[in-house]
Amino acid sequence: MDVIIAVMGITGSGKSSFIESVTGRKDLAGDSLRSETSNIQSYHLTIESTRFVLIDTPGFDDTFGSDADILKLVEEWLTSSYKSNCLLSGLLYLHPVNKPRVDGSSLRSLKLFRALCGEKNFANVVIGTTFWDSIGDLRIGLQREKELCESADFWGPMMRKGSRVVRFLSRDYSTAAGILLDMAKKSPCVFQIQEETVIQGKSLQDTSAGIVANPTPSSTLGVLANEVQATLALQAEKVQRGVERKYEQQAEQMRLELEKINLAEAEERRSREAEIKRRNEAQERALEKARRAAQQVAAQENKLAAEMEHLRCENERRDMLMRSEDALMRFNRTKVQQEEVQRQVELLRWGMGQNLVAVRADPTAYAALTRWCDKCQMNIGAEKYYCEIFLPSSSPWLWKTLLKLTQAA
Ligand SMILES: Nc1nc2c(ncn2[C@@H]2O[C@H](COP(=O)(O)OP(=O)(O)O)[C@@H](O)[C@H]2O)c(=O)[nH]1
Ligand SMILES: [Mg+2]
Repeated sequence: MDVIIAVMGITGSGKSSFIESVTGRKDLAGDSLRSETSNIQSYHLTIESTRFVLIDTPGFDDTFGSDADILKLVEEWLTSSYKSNCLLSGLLYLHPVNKPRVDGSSLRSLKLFRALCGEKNFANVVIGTTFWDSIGDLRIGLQREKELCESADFWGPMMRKGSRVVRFLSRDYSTAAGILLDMAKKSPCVFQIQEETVIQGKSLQDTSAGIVANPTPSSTLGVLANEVQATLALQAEKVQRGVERKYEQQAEQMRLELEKINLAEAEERRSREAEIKRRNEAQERALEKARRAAQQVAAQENKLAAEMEHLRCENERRDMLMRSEDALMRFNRTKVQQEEVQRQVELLRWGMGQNLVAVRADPTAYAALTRWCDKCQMNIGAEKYYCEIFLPSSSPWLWKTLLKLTQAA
């Protein structure tokens, strides 16, 4: 399907030159300020396998006719193309950026163009700035372009509704081809003037563009009212934007403050948690210490209990030992005594059998006897207050001596 694009703009803005640069033709542009295009012309071309039909239109400020005549020409063409099911994909509106200021005809041309196109189709419009090579200082051109883009009287409303501004460098095929290929991406649309004339059945002078081209007092009033309305709407939009910006700033401010508060809260929470953790750890440490101390005390108590138990056992053992030693001693003493008695009994028996004499002496005699016995190296059995000495009867001298001693004692 062919992509149909209409090229519009004031006379001398470079419409025919643009078409020349993509078609390769050299006979379309005019050298004078007079319009060379007095009729609607279409040109077929193919760029990167996309087929285009470019429609060259006379400018509304055309030297061949009034705005109303030109509009009629354009409207007839658009109506017939609509009726033959050929919808346009876009409008390329060219503007010479070297013009020091936008004059009345440029402004009227733009108004007609906007009315013919209709707001809802602004996204299908590309505004191409031309004559960049005729500007001494490029910055001036850029500044001018910026002002046009922002101005509510010129391209501002169109840009807000999706129109784009591109720069076309004189006779540059690739820029022109790029612009067309980009425009081909848009879906074809029904322009305001097509809708009003074909669908709504309005006569040309009653269409929005017709009113702009041929203003009657009432329509001028209407247009003025529309303009006032548009200005008011623009002002309202500005105010709205201002309010929105203010709200956005306030919201941003609040967001920042909220963020700050959140950060402060998070910081406080963190420090609170750290403090709780620190206290818990300190408590835990104190508990652990107390637990260890209790364990130590318990261990000490256990040790003491063990020691006491040990001492008690030791005492018991010692008691038992002492008791057993005592018993042993008593037993031994008894045994010694029994043995002594036994020995004395045996001695007595032996002495009686051997004819021995028992001597009983008092302590004085006993001491003398002891000294004597020591001297004689004799064994005697002795008790404290008496003693019995057994001597063999066959030693009469000893017996005599003993008697003497006993008597002397
Ligand atoms: N220097 C310069 N001249 C241009 C440019 N575009 C068009 N022209 C010249 O301006 C004159 C009018 O151009 P034309 O394409 O016929 O304008 P139209 O009336 O919009 O179709 C011609 O002499 C062109 O050669 C441009 O970008 N730079
Ligand atoms: Mg021309």
